[in-house]
Amino acid sequence: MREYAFIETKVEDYIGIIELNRPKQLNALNRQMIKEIVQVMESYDQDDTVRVILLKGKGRAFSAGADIDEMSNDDPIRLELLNQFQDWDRLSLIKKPIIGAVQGFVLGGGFELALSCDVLIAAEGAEFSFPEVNLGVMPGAGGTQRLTKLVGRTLALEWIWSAKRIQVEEAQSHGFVNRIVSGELLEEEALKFAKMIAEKPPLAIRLIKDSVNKAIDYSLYEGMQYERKNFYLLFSSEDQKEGMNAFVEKRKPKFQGK
Ligand code: CO8
Repeated sequence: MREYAFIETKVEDYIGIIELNRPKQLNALNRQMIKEIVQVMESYDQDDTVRVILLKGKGRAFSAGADIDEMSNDDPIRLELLNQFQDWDRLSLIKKPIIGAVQGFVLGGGFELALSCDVLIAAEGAEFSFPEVNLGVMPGAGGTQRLTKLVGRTLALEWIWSAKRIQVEEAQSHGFVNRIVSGELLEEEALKFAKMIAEKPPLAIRLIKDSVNKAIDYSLYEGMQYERKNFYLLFSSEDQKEGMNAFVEKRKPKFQGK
């Protein structure tokens, strides 16, 4: 596995792990770090030994947001030419499930990164916030869009205007944290969840993600047509035969991802 400057990676038991590795800066996301995350996610997406991606952060915070030192002297033309958000757009194209394990501060771009995950397991005490307004700016990597779709317009406005720190219990009650666990158990619980998904048929898992994501953009009718095609498609997989034969033969299925 290649060495990266700002992340650590490893693959074990079909789980491709990415760990943000700038703990002294509370995993503040510089541009190189985002490039590394996206590059590894894309390589995991093509890697047969990876079925689930697990994203976590080293140290006391998942991420305190974009690297303020790096962007403090930016100007619009430089931002346009850098086109850094292209990397964020590529994150939305990852087909395999992404499990986020978060603790401590989950702020700004770090919150946006967490919202790009499919499932979030959070440690007790985790805090979520968009503090950009206090820097004279606003979320730029999907925060206003993703949060609004999750919690509705009025709460999103209140939270983003005020930079309110949302405690993990409130985050769970609004549906963007799946599970709260103690800090010591965060990694273990996230891995347990990832392994449970990794044992399921990978093609079905992939097309479920694809279909559920369409529910956000499509009308109900269009979404149901889309779902149907994916449902039909799975009947051409070996795993569909294996899953149904195993049921009939009263044994545990062994899924191959084909
Ligand atoms: N950028 C750069 N450095 C940071 C950041 C950051 N976002 N957050 C923390 N650090 C650094 C601190 O400067 C400090 O470094 P040093 O030890 O060299 O002084 C170190 O991390 C530890 O931080 P603190 O000493 O401040 O720790 P505290 O526990 O006292 O405070 C806080 C923790 C509350 C998280 C505080 O550090 C803080 O307020 N950080 C800034 C949070 C913030 O405003 N984030 C939003 C950034 S803007 C953004 O995310 C825009 C996203 C849109 C584009 C996405 C592109 C990636």
